[in-house]
Amino acid sequence: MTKSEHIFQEACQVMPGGVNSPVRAYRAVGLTPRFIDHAKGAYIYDIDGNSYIDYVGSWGPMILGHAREEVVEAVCEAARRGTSYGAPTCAEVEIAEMINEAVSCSEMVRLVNSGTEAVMSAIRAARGYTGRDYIVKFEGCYHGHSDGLLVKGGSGLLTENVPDSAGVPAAFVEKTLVAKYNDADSVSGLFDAYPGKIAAVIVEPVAANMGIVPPKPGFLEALRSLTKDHGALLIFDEVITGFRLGWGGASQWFGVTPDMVTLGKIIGGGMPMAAYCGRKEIMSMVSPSGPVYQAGTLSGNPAAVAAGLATLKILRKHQDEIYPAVDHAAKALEQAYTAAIEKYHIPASVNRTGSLLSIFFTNRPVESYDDAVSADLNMFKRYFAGMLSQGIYLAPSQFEAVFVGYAHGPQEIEKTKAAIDTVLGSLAPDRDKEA
Ligand code: HOZ
Repeated sequence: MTKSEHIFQEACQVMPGGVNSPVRAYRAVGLTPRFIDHAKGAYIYDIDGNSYIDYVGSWGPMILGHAREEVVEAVCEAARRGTSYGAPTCAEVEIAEMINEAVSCSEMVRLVNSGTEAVMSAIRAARGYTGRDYIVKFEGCYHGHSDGLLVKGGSGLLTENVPDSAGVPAAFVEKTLVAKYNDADSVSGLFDAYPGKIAAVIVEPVAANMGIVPPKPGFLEALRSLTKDHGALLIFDEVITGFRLGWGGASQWFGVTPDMVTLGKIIGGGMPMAAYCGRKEIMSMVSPSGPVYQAGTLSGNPAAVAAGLATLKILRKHQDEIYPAVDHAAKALEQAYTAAIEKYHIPASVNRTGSLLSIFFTNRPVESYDDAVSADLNMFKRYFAGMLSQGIYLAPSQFEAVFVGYAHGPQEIEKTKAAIDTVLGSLAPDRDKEA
């Protein structure tokens, strides 16, 4: 028995499913999670002495690679001065100014501790601002685990096959309407059915929690004009895409300006931090400026802000080098997947936006939730196990992304391309016949 297997048994006695977040439990791939000892650059090391090229990157934050020196130093320096004050600091002002500079619609920012909290609070602000109760979300989009958003969600809800969580009273999700991703007509139908009642449409501009499903040309633009026409707000959940698709995130990438944006992951540089931001008139509704209450003891925590600031400063300074490099590396992987799919006649397709990509084991192009869930999960399991045995650490679910980062250099990309060829080769339908 490996050390990971041993400690996982112990973990299952003291934590639900042995983990602190469901997808980490490896249930969707029928394996035991690797318990991690440390990580550096592009590599993650488990307690059994195995090293892997890491494409999870803590589910998005580690765009610069693990334990980047400037970030570690900033956290240590901040921690030495005190790990929490529950009082304002200059660094919070600095990071808010930086977010305003980068995010097109942002004029004011509130820092919080997680993406869940950011989205939950943004929706409260949108409801407070518009005086309306209903919100629209999309099937397969995941916006954290607040009650009102645990409806037809992606991420762990898909792998655990629980589209709607237990423990959420029906009344709490009554005001959540669900539309189809990449289908603007489904949104316009809801505006017709609920005239003057919808406060906001929230969307992952690139769906990244049912695997990567990019928006079809015109989809985000249609959401922009529909929300405008109906007096509702458009919220981009950029917890994953923010500071990943470029300095200006998805709003800049697609040239669509929402009313509010939620951020997390990269802005905390690997520490627990998130934010919601938007136009001044909306954000001024938030307490103590306005009547929408939201608070937090650890909001704007100095060590987390230090990690975020150090990360954003590097991204801002080297944006012309970093973003093209991560996109280029991800493109190389996309090409390796496409080549192997063709070579071995694998029923699969690949989606990519910038440094985010996914292979789906289905023979149709994946443009919607229905396409995504048509994937063969058994094939994903075999693929995942194969890649792990080749030293490639991927998210253990068909419905998560491959996160490429700046620490993935030519050597790591070449090794990953070779693994893709070997593993997809082992999944070839002809090979099964011969075996
Ligand atoms: N919600 C994350 C996946 N989309 C999982 C985060 C984690 O387990 O760390």
